[in-house]
Amino acid sequence: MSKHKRYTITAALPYTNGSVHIGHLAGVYIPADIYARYMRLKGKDVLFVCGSDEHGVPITIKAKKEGVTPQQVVDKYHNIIKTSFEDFGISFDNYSRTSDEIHHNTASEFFTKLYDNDKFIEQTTDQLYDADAKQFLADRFVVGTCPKCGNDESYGDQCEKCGTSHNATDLINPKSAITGNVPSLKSTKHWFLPLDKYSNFLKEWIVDGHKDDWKTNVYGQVKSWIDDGLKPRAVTRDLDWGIKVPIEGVDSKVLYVWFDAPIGYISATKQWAEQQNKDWEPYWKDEDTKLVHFIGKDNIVFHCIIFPAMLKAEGSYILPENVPANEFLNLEGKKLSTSKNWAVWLDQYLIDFPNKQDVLRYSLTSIAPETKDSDFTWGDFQTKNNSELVAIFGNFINRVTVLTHKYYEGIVPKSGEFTSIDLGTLSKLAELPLEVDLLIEKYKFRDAQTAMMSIARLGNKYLADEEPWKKMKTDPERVKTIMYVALQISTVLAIVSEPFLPFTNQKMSEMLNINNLSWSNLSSDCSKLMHEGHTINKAELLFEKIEDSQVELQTNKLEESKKLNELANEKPEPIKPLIEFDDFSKLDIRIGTILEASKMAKTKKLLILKVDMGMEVRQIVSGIAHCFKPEDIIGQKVCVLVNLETKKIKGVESNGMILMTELSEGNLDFISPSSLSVSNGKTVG
Ligand code: B3M
Ligand code: ZN
Repeated sequence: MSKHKRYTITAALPYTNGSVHIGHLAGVYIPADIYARYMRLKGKDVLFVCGSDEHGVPITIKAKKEGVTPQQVVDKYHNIIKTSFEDFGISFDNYSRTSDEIHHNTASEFFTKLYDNDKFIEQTTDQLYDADAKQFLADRFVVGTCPKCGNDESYGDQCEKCGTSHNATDLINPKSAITGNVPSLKSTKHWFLPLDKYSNFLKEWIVDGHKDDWKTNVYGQVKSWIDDGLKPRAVTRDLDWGIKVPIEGVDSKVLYVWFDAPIGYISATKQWAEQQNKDWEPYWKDEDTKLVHFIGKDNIVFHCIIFPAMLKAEGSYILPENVPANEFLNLEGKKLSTSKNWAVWLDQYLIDFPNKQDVLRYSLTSIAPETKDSDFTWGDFQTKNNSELVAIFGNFINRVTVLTHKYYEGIVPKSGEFTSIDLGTLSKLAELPLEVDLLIEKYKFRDAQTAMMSIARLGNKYLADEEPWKKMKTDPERVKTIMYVALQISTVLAIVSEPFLPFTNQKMSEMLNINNLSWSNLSSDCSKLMHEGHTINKAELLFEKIEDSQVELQTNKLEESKKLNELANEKPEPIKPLIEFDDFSKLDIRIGTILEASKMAKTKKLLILKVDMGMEVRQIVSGIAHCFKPEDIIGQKVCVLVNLETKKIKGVESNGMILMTELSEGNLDFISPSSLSVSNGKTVG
């Protein structure tokens, strides 16, 4: 039994510079939501908070790119992200914003307390500077080679490949992300949190204290960073977007986004408490509160080292009991990428699959990247829906509800004596929720969901073995007991599936007419959950098949993104050496019209053309047969270089050259005037 009275559950605050996609959902928000819903179902006092991370360089970069202000960026995406979370049933008690006044105040007070208690080192040091952009280069404004793992796309504050956090000046070959310049050094004053001083505390707390209960991926990383030696980290920045450093006489400096963002969990709690007329402090300060941070692996260093050091320095806060960070989700074998549009966006998904939130929740949980990176494919999504949700879960509930209506007008029949099969089934039925319970307590949501599905499998097997539809003719008394048992199985499923499939659960509870049951109704005896005489409502289908054509639509969309990326990645050819204007004016380029076209025998690419140049008709051999059919280009206006010396190509005389443009490798198009009335224009420089 857990000693905790209260649960403070946090999910990483998403940067407010784009929509959320399946990677976010699978890695952070679904597991956090399952955990929160499950604890509520068990009657715990739960606070589940999140919010938009609205400061930091990612926001500024997006604003620059879109030519808008950072405020416009965060206003837009805050609403999009918040709506997506609501749409997918992520049951936050409060979804806040770090631009809210309550957060600015909370973060400033936190900083001030540390400042007043001499917890920072004040230091003037040389920092990377981009003279052209007139900008210090911290965090994502600078990229370079990671001193730890050699990844050459590390950011100034963190390498996303190995997860290490470092100072921008530690980067090898740094380059400005704004101009591409090699930065110079410029001195500036900042406040540093001396992480080295917290090394012993962190070692005792995590390395010695959480060896057995933290996930190995999290524990291993943290231990290796501590073993490598921690260094002071600047917690202020020379930027203008963020929370102003609350020290008198200091302007044009803001708090480092990773200093303010985790405090966002606290601000979100305060905001919620104000709305609910509650006291926020027990959720962060009472030892009987269990604090759990749900994050992705790239955020481990901040939640396991930097934020705990901040909390320790402040002195009055509890520390997280666990940080069950997940690895990454890939999409069809490739890393998810916002910039490459290699993603399934939540808002987009709901347009294509309206009301199918649970299908995505289910399929993502079934492949959650809990111990290693995992891969989402549309094929697997379809299989999970068709072979599991439809064929097992939906089928079982549908059989039970339809038969109850057919045989008993929706009224639970009176059971006779249980047979040994009934008793065996009921005892297995009582065990499965315990299995789910144990797995959720260990943050093994994938396995927990499988155990939940075992309840539906148990029900299906029971019905298939007992065949009430056959026995109805020979032994209707026995069928009453079978249906009674099947209804108990449905009830357990309706309780246990809530954290995983909240939308389906709502429908199912209405159908079974059991809106007020919770985990506490489960016991070692699951034979009296739904009583004789209880009336269930009309049967409805819970899931429907996903067709191949729906999957094809999605894979085609991804193909499209792939093609666009390939085009965008093609490097432009280097420009040839400069020529004199006189060289250019030697070219005589005129407009002509193709009169005839035929393929040259035994060649793949050559067409023999007759082109009307106004003053004469020219024969020209042109290597465009792989792009155009002869019959399609009759009448086409073309630009022709008319003073090129005559040449024989494969024995056929060619008198001039048709000018073409190459759209992509080997893919040609004509250069032709927009005015089709021109008959023999000529090019001028
Ligand atoms: N915004 C990083 C991210 O979106 C960051 C998390 C903050 S949690 C306090 O991946
Ligand atoms: Zn690295």
